[in-house]
Amino acid sequence: MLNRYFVSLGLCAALLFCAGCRSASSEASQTEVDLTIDPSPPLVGDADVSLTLSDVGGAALAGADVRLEGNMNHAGMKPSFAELREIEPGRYVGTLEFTMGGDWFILMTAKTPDGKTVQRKIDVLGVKSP
Ligand SMILES: [Cu+2]
Repeated sequence: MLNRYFVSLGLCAALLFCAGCRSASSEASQTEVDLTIDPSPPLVGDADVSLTLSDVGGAALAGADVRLEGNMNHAGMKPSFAELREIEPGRYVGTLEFTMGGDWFILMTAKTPDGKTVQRKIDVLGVKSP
């Protein structure tokens, strides 16, 4: 249940994704990342994002510094940023603005208390104009 927006990647996006993959440590790749976006399907404007981090055994990954960068799948857009706050162990929430309808992807960076960096690219396709 990673999320319903995770679908196959376009060529450009795939290249970016692979670059991200290689930089991630093996420990980081074992982190489970679950992102939900409200409203769903997402609309142009501010969206509530909720992200949970856990290890493969399901234990919450608490105390991380989690940031999101939203970008569109075409050039010339300003990215959207969000710093998430932890509301319970391993659960991080915040607001991310989708400034235009269309296909987006979110780059998540989480710095854990033990100094690891976890990165994920999460596709958010079909953001709708109101
Ligand atoms: Cu755009």
